[in-house]
Amino acid sequence: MLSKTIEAALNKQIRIEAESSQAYLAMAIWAEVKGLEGISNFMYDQSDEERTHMLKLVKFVNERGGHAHVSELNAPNVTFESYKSMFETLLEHEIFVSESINDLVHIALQEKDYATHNFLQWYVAEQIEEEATARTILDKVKMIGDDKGGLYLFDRDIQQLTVSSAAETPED
Ligand code: OFO
Repeated sequence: MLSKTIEAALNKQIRIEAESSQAYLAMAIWAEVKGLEGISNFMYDQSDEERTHMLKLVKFVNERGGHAHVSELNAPNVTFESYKSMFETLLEHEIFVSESINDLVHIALQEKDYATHNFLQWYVAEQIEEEATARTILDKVKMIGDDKGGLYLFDRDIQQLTVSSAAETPED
């Protein structure tokens, strides 16, 4: 059984994962409208992935005798100065989510809820991976600079990144 404190903290994270999904959906749409098909596909996949993170939390809360909440969401950024600033926003957002997961782990330990602590380890590992991916992408984007040919190749190659990261994503 979840304590009220843990239940509230997990519900807060459910909202953050839902907001992440919407934030990346907005990025996918922005890139699609700009004709950046590969980047757009990558962001659509990221958006789907965040939804699975949200659902995993929903199931956990309900299975442990809590009640998962679907709440109002903050509207995401829908426009970006450049694709570089879009990826900077992505990294900043992932760092914010990692901090939120760390806070949750801390609360689980304070509450002596070792089942929730164990469950959260998947998110800890996932955030390390997602931050690393965002940093790798941003390094490439910085290298490309204003080179149009570089952007063309990057937009093509990022689709490979989608395929490989999707293949590595565990089912649960
Ligand atoms: Fe939910 O994994 Fe990133 O944010």
